[in-house]
Amino acid sequence: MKPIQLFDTASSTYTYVLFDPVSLDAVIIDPVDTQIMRDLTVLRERGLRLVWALETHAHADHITSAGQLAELAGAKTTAPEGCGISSASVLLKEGDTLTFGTEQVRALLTPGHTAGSMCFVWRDHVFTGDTLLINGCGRTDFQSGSAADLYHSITQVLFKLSDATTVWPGHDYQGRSSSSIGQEKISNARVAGKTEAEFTAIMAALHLPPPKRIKEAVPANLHLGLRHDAPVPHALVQRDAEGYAGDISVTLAHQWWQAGDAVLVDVRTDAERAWVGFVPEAIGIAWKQWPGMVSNPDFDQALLAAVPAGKKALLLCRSGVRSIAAAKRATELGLQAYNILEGFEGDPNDHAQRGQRGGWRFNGLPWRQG
Ligand SMILES: N[C@@H](CCC(=O)N[C@@H](CS)C(=O)NCC(=O)O)C(=O)O
Ligand SMILES: [Fe+2]
Repeated sequence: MKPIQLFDTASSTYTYVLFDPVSLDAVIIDPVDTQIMRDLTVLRERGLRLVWALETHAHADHITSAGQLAELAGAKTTAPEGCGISSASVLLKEGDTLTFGTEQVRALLTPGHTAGSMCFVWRDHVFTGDTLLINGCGRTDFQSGSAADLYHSITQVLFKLSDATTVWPGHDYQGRSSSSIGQEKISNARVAGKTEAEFTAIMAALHLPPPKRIKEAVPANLHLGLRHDAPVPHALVQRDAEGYAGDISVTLAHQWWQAGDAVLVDVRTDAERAWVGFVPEAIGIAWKQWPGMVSNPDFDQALLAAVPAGKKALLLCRSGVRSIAAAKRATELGLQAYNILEGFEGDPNDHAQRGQRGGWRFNGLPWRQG
């Protein structure tokens, strides 16, 4: 039995519908907002009852219709627990199964394209999202991506499935529709016969432009596509400032960071970070300067190395004082630099909460999500 494969040409996204032929209970994987009428029509014409809407990850290139499908078709929404999609009704862990009729889908945790990405196994099919594409794989340069994790997920998780397993990718940009684990093991140009170091080098050399819709897609998908046109919440604060690009709230910093627009720089000392708590994913470059000191070449050099051209530098300290000085220096160095208001001890009303020495949390979730 095969899944129904549907394609969105604007984003080259594949959506899948699987169903139990007896009960006609169905599952949809990675639905696209602009295709909701098509998908509802497919379900209606075949008499299917949508039980689950599944996300493989928080997409960066299109907006999901999962939230709308829950409202219109009565589906329950599910997403990997590590993707920050807190509005999903069920958050999936490695090995979890979802039942529809007498059929089951099993979740495989496959980090790499994003930290929380998952693939789904149904019978002898695997829906690989952006983890494994046909003769390719998802990029790893934003949303907590990691080439090393992706290499492991492909070679140690997906390639352990039987060679006959059909691979149904989340995208294809060249008109191909499916492959198999056996085929990808032999011929995937990025992974087949490659060491982790070779794979990591290939991924580092891709230099792809960011997805065109990343800024709207990621925040929208963290709410299953339901809130992308809602009014901007109060906590998305941005104020002009003297000598640097501006002061921003933690929430806005988080949004820019999630969208891959910014590098987060923690200017506290190593000792403070160890004692008070760290911010996962922030680059630690201590601000060791004081009035009268002209400049600190170590800080300058590390900062310039940490912030690639075209990305914003978001400066964070304990309470938002050192980070202003650091933002001014970053501006002198030619960067577009912002100070994060109130720093690590930021107002919890700003939806960011300090972690217990385990790191910053955001809306109750670790900062490192996506
Ligand atoms: N041109 C596309 C690029 C989309 C893109 O970067 N897609 C991600 C998945 S979210 C990816 O991993 N692409 C792999 C590739 O382009 O090889 C857009 O602007 O939307
Ligand atoms: Fe993606």
